[in-house]
Amino acid sequence: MRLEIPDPSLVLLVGPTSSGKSTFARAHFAPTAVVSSDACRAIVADDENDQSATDAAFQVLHLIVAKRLERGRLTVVDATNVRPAARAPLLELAHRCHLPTVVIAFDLPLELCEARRAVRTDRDAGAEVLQRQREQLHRGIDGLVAEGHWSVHVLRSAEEVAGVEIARVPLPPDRRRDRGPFDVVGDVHGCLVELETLLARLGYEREREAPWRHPQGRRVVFVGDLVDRGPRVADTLRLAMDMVDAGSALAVPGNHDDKLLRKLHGRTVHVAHGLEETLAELAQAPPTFVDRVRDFLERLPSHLVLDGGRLVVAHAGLPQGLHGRESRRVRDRALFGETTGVLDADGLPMRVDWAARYQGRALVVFGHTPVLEPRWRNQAVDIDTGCVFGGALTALRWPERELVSVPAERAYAVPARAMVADPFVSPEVVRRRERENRERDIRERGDRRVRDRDPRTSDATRSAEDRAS
Ligand SMILES: [Mn+2]
Repeated sequence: MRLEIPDPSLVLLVGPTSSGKSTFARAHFAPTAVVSSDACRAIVADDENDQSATDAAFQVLHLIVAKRLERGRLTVVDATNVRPAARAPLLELAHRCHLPTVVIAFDLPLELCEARRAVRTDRDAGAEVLQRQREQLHRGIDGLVAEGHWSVHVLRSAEEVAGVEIARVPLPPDRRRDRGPFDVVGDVHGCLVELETLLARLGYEREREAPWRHPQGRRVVFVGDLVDRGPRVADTLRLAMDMVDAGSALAVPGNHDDKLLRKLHGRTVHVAHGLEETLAELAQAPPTFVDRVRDFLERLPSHLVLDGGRLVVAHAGLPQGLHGRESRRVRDRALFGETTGVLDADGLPMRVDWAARYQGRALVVFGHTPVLEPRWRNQAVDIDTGCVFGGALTALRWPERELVSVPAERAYAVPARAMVADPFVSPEVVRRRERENRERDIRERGDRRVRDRDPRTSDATRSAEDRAS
C-alpha cells in the first residue's frame, strides 16, 4: 500500500503498546524526524518505562514537535496517541504552524500484539494496558476522521504494515522545483479581449482553437479573480482552463473565484458584485462545462511558491511565515488579505498595507486591490491595475521583473471605491481605528461580545471584500 505523506506535515502514529509503531517509524523515517514518548521519558528520567516521568516527557515532546513544525520539518510522533485528549495538543501545534496532520493507525489483531508484548524485555506494560489501549483506539477510530486530518490510514494486519510504501509529496502550493520562466497575469474579471491582447504582446501564440502557448515554453500564472464583473467570463474560464490543462499556465484562486466555487457547491452565498452575470453566463453553457469549472476551481492551490522559492503568487498577497504552508487560515489570507472588519467612510474594508511590513526575499506578486499603476513595496508588487474598471491588464515577466500592460477597451464596471495610486492604509492606522471602533461599540451597546467576532470568517467582511475587489 502506498501512503502519500505531505512534506512538511505532522504524522501521528496511533496504536496501543506493542502494535509496531516504533519499528514502523524506524523503517520509514529519518531518526531525527521521529519524536518518541519513550525516548522523551528516557531523556528526562533515564528510564523509558518510568510512568511517573510521563508529564515531563510529553512537555519535552511537545516542545520538540513545535520547534520542528515552526521550521517546516516533517515530524512523526511515536506515542500511543489513542485518546483524543492526547492528540489535541499535537493537532493544535500543527494548526498553529499551518501544517496538515496525517494519522497512521495500527489496529492489528489482539493475538499479534499480545504475542509481541509477552516476549518484550524492554517494556513492562501488562496485558490489561494493551487491552485498555485497544478499546480506546476502537472507540476513537470514527472520531479520528472528524478531527479534520489531511488523511487517516488504518493498518489492520502485519501483511498490510509490511506492504506500506511511504511517498512524500510536496504540499500543493510548493512548486519550488518549477523554474519558469513565467508571466504572472493580474485580475482578469472576464476581460477576454484584453487578456488575448496581453498574451499576444507577451509572445504567446495559438493555432485556431488550440490553447495559447509560448514558443519558448514560458507559462502564465493567473493571480486569481478570473470571473465576475467583466463581459466574457465563461470564455475567460475556458481559455485559462485550456492553458492549465495543456501545461502552459498555472493559476491560484481569487475571492471571486472562491465564491463562485462555493455557489457551484450549492452553498448559500450573497449573489452580488458581478456574480449574478457570471451565473447567467454559466446558465447558458452546457452542464459539462460547469462541472469542468467546478473541478478546475476546486483543484487550485491557495497560493504558489515557484522557482526555488524566489517567486510567490497569492491573490491578495501573503506574509513570509505562510509561504508554502497550507491551512484554512493560509487560504483565507491568500484570498482576502489581512481583513480587519474595519470599514472606511464609504463602508468599504480598509486595505491593510501588509507589504509595508514584508521583509521576505521572495518576490510576492498579488492582485485583489486595484491600483492605478503596479505598486511595488519591498519585495511585493500589486499588479491589479483594474482592467474591468477601465484601467489596464498587467503582467509581470519572471525572472525579468518587467511589467507589460494593455489598456482596457472600456470600463465594464464601476468600482466601489474610486481607483487611486495608493489605496492601502498603514497597519498602525487600521489598528487605531479598530481600537476606536471597539471602544465605541462597548460604550454604545455595552456589548463586549462584538470583540469575539473573527473578521476573517465573517460573511459581512467577505462580502465587503468582494465588493471592493
Ligand atoms: Mn479579488
